Amino acid sequence: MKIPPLYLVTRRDKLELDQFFNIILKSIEGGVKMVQLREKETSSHEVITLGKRLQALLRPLKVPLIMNDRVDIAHEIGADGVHLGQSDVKVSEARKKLGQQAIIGLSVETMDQVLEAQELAVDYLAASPVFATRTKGDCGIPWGLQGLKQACSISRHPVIAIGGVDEGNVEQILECGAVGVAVVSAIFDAPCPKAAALTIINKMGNYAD
Ligand code: TZP
Ligand code: MG
Repeated sequence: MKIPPLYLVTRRDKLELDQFFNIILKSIEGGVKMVQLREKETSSHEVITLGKRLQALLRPLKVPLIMNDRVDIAHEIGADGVHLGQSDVKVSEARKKLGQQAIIGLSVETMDQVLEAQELAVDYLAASPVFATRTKGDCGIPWGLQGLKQACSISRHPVIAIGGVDEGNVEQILECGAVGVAVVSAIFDAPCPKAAALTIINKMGNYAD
């Protein structure tokens, strides 16, 4: 599957459910083409409920839903894939559980991890974080543009960038060879999520085709 250029990662925080879903749907109107459910502070039970509702909204729009970290929940809610960190379930186990069609992403924080990932059955790597971000506390050292470029040139997998991505740096990110970006605050903190997504897509120009 082609990894889409603009990927939304959720942060519900204190949003009412309606508001939360509305931001996601508006961002899709603006050009988001894949959504990751990432709700670290929420109980498994609630994530499952949320995930099922989100999947029911996204499926008719043909927008894949990716579950963060939890292969078991991805399986239970019929998500289209899972996004794994370095300390989560192994890619091979996730693949076995979710099947060949599942979209499996893996965060990489170092070049060694990019090299290790060459042998893995992943669909994309996420260079994490590409820039400093306040959204995720336990991030490693940012890749920066030079590091990202190196990772993209070495990896046989498509690479997306996550962390501190906004309309001001998205063009440079794609020039490094990344196939797309994943964002949280650029959409969730925007006064108008649809306009925010559209602006990012427009900055991507031909890369977003
Ligand atoms: N993984 C690496 S950085 C990050 C995640 C989930 C947070 C990205 O959030 P933002 O607000 O787009 O910087
Ligand atoms: Mg994780």
